[in-house]
Amino acid sequence: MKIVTLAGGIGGARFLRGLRRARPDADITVIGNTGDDISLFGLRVCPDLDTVMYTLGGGINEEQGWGRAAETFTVKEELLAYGVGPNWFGLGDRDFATHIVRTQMLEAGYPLSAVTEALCDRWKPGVRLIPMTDDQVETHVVVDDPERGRRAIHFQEWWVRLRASLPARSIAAVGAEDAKPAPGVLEALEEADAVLFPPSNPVVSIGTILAVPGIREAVAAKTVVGVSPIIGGAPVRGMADACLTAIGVETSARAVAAHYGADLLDGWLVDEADADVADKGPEGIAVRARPLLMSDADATAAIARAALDLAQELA
Ligand code: GDP
Ligand code: FO1
Ligand code: CA
Repeated sequence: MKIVTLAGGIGGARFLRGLRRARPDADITVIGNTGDDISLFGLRVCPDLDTVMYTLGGGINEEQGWGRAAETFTVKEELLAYGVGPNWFGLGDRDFATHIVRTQMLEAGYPLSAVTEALCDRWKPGVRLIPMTDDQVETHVVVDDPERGRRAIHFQEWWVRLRASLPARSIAAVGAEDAKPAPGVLEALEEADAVLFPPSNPVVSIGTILAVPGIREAVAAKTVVGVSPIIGGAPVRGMADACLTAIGVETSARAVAAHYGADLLDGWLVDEADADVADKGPEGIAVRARPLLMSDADATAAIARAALDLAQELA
C-alpha cells in the first residue's frame, strides 16, 4: 500500500511513528513543511524536516519534541561570548552538524530534496521524506509591535522569541505562490492509495504545504483522511489556536474540518471529547470519534490504523 502524508514537526512526526508501527509493510512518503525554515549563523535550519527525521530515526529529544537527544550547547555559548546571536533560538552542538552538512550541500548546488535524502541516509527514518518544495518559502507573521508598529516577522521569531505574546494579525507563506513542488511530490501523490493529514498545525504546517501550487489539487484528487490536532476546543500543544484565529477560523475540531473543506477532505478523525462532531459534522466529510492523544506507541498506532481504516472505507 502506498501512503502519502503531509507533515509539520512534532504532531506530524509522532503520528508517522504510529503509522510506521501500524503498517510496517506500507510504502510511506512524507511531504514535509519547509515554511518554518530559517537561516541563522549562515546556516539553513529546517525544523520540521529535522523533527520528522530525528523522531523516526531515533535521535529526537523526546520530552522537548524537537532537537537532538543528549544535546549540549557549547557552540551556542561560544558564539554568545563573541556577542553573536540570536540567542533566543536554541541550536545545540549535535544539531549544528546537521545544519552545517545541509548548508554545505546547498551551497554546492544540491537542491534541498537531495540534501534531505542525503541526511536521511544516516537516520534511516523508514519513510521517504521530501520537502514540499526546493524553492525558498518562509512563513511570516504580521504583528502590532508596541515599539515598531505593524510589521511582519519570521514565524520562528513570533513563536520562539515572542512565544506568540503578540497576536498574529495575519500569516503569509512568503514565496509559496512562485514555488514548485519538489521532485517526487506530485508523482507520490499521483500513485498514492490514500493521503493522510496527521494532527499537524492546519495553518502553518498543512496550510503551508497546500499553498505550493499544484499540491492542493493533487491531494484533492485522492481519498484524504485527517486527524484533528484540536481536542476539546484547544490544541494539544503549540500555537494552532493563535494561527487559526489569525485566519478567522474557530479553534474546534469541526471548524478545522470545515476549513479544509469537503473538496479536500473525505474523512476526519476527532477525539472522543468531540464526539458531537461525528453526529453533525461538516457536510460531505465522514467523521469518526476515537481517542486521539498520542500518549504512547500503541495509542498512536491505533490512531494511524483508524485513519487508514476510514480511508479504505471511503476509497
Ligand atoms: P510543529 O511543526 O512542531 O508545530 O508540529 P505539527 O504542525 O506537526 O503539529 C502541531 C500540532 O500537533 C498541534 O496543533 C497539536 O495540537 C498537535 N498535537 C500534538 N500532540 C498531539 C496529540 O497527542 N494528539 C493530537 N490529536 N494532536 C496533537
Ligand atoms: N523551539 C523553541 O521553542 N525554542 C527553541 O529554541 C527551538 C530551537 C530549535 C532548533 C532546531 C529545531 O529543529 C527546532 C527548534 N525549535 C525550537 C522548534 C521549532 O522552532 C518550532 O517548534 C517549530 O518550528 C514549530 O513548528
Ligand atoms: Ca512547524
